[in-house]
Amino acid sequence: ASAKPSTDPSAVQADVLQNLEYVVGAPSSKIPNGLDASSVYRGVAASVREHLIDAFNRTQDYWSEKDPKFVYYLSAEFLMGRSLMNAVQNLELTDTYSQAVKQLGYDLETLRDAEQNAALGNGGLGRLAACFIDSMATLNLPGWGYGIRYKYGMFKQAIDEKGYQQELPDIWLSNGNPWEIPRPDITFKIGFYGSVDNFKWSPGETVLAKAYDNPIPGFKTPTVGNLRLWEALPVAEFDLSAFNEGKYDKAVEERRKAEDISAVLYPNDATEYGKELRLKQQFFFVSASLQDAVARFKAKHGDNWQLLPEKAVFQMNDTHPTIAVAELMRLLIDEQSLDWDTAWGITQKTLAFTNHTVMPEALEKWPVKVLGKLLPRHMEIIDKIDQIWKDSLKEKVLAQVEEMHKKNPPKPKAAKPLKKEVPLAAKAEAGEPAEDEDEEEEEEDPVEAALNKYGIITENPWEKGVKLVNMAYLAVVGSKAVNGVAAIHSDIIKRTIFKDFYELAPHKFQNKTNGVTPRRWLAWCNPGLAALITETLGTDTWPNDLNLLTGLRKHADDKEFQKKWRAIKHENKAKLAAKIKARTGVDLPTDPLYDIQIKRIHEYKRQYMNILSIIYRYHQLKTASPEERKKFVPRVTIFGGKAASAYYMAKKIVRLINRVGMVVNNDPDVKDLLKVVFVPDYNVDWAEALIPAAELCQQISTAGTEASGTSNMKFQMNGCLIIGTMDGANIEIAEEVGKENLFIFGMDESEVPAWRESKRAEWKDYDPRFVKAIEMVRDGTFGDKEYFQDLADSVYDMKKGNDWFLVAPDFADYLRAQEEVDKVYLDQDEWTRRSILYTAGSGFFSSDRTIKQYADEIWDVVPVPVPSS
Ligand code: 26Y
Repeated sequence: ASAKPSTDPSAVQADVLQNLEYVVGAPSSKIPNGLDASSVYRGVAASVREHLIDAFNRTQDYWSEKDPKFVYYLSAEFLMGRSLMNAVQNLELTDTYSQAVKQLGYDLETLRDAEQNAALGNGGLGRLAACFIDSMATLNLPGWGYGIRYKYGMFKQAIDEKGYQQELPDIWLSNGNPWEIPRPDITFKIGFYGSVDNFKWSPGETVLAKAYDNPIPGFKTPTVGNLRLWEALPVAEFDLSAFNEGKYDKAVEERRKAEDISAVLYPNDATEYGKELRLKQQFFFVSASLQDAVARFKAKHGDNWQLLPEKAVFQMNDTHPTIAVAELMRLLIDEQSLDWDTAWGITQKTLAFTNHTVMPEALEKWPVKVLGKLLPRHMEIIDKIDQIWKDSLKEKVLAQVEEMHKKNPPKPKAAKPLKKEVPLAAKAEAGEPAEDEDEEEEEEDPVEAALNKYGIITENPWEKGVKLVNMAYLAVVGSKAVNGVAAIHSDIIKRTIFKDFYELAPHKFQNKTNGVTPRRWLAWCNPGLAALITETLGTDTWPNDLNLLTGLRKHADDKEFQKKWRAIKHENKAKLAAKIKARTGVDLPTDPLYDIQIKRIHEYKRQYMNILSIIYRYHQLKTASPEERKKFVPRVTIFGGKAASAYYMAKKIVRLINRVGMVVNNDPDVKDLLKVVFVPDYNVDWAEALIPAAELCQQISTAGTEASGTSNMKFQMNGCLIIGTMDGANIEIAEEVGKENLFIFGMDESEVPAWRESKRAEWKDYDPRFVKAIEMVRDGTFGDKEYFQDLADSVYDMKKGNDWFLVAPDFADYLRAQEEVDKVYLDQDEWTRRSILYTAGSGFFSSDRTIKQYADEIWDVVPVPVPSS
């Protein structure tokens, strides 16, 4: 039995030295002065790792002994960011390590920056998974995350001298990864291709999934959870027969092919059309995870499979892991010899599904051809699920059709449904829909037609005769619960994408409003504010009980308190400005209003609308007299975010923002009244610096498009005011903070469809300020004149673009809200009062609350606290 690592600073210092010497291989003679920060970081990390592993082993052993129900969070993405400070803080060893490191001549803050960001995710969905496993550990909930150990994470973004986005590989493992424990003894075989003979699958290709465990510390608990990530390897290190035949290159090629599966994260958070490798990745990690969990179950309970739903639940994070429905069926039927009905009953009780988007192009549909070739046995299973599912609905549908015919006798010829509008981006990706070639199609059986809307396997509307597997439908049918991620979103999915399914099984549909971990997103990233909160509330337990923040409300009008509150924000702004100066060379004043929009670049998120408003502001400044200029409220506007590499319009938006920055920041007329900065390579690390410094954040998606948003919650916690639409979780934030304290504008979700379908055609109500801004994009004020024409067209010229996301009709009200922002900012006491109310009202958005709801209302998993040793 190993001794618990010491927490005494001098013992920790000795431990760091030991690790520097024997793990990093740095001779102690070089300490303190001869070592670079990266080496020292690795020594410190190796030391912290010992504490983590110690508590990790105790937790996992205890859980294994108690055998409670486990939740397995299946996610293709975990956007973890850095681990050092999070681990040290969660273990409550910050002072210890600060002191130990200081005595060696370094400071923890500098070492922190030597760590690579673990960017195994695109954006919101991946970061949510990271917050969730943090909360699971903190709440002592027996559960693991399961995902992929990508060799290359989210690409690094560089901005070239023309303002254009460049994508560079994210080589995050080059210095090793002290936060993972390789498990060469935990491997599973994963099959692909091949054939099925009498329900028996003989894969044509097999790879190995190797486990890496990543300990996840909870806060103020000895519990350390686990994120198990899978790496793909060849089954045999090399094909020896190929060597013997002298085919050295073939043997090496085989190895590379296997490794390709876990090589790279798909850097696209909206569309990825029919990419076989992506499906391969999905099946790879789902199969490994299910095999692992099923083996663990079997070791305890043998063949008592009816007990599985009482011992395990798998939460599927969006459609990416939904092949789990077919894989669990296969494992139970083919490997464990259960009959179909028994297996189906168990599957339906063991899986649950979260939807994160209503954008049709992000709901995965795999061509039957692709899925059937890669996973022939699973295709068979999905076919049968689809058949049985539709059969079970026949009577109901028949009754419905008869009812309908009674009320409304069928006309000789059915009217053709109106063509559905889709955004330009989606059209470009998918191609135009196939036109009906012959209008005189054979009359479809009305029952067949009514059944088809429930079909898991459907015809591609864009390509006649091409069959697709609708993965979201497969998940809905195969799950015990389906949830959206904010109240409005959960409502919308019941009315739109899952309407027919909702009507059949309303009890299945739930809401679980997202949350974020208050440790990383308040306590750790904003130490100044955290200290003031602790001092004011008289307790430091609020990060585990975030509703305690309501205790700040009574101080919102206290002028002295406001002053302290403002001073912290100002300090954070100065820190951010220094970081921006170091990374981009741009000098920022620290007194102006800091206005920030950070998220993936998307037309629906409307960074474009933001930059258009800045362009107009710039125009106003340029045309104002020196006297008038004095009335402007100085602003620093900051953008950050990556565009998917093939997303044409998003890349143009990145370039426009950068171009505007180049002009505005160098214009002597403007001086410190307006700055526009695009921070390159926005990631978790940037977020931790930007959010505490923000005074205004932009949550301005077209109503009905942003499922939830989670940065809105992080900003709120850090006392940042919101300008935004009534969309996603903004609505619930407004409820907690008081709508009058947000700057709300724009159409709401109920008005959007009507505008798109009918009003848009005759709408000509362009605000002259909008016209002016568009003109400046067109006329070369920011260079790249030709390049920006179609960006201008996309929201203005209805023949060329359709302004699907309502930039033009929302613009005037957006400017009105912006004027309101300026007005309130002039009254610093009022601004600060609101800022305090934001933080005070953010308790609901702790991911601890979200995870408690999942545990109680879907998972049926209860805390199993590990006794402290
Ligand atoms: C199909 C594949 C290419 C794909 C890959 C990643 C599709 C979608 C995604 C990522 C989606 C995502 O990040 N969605 C966001 O999830 C957040 C957490 O629930 C929400 O807050 C946010 O509104 C939503 O856009």
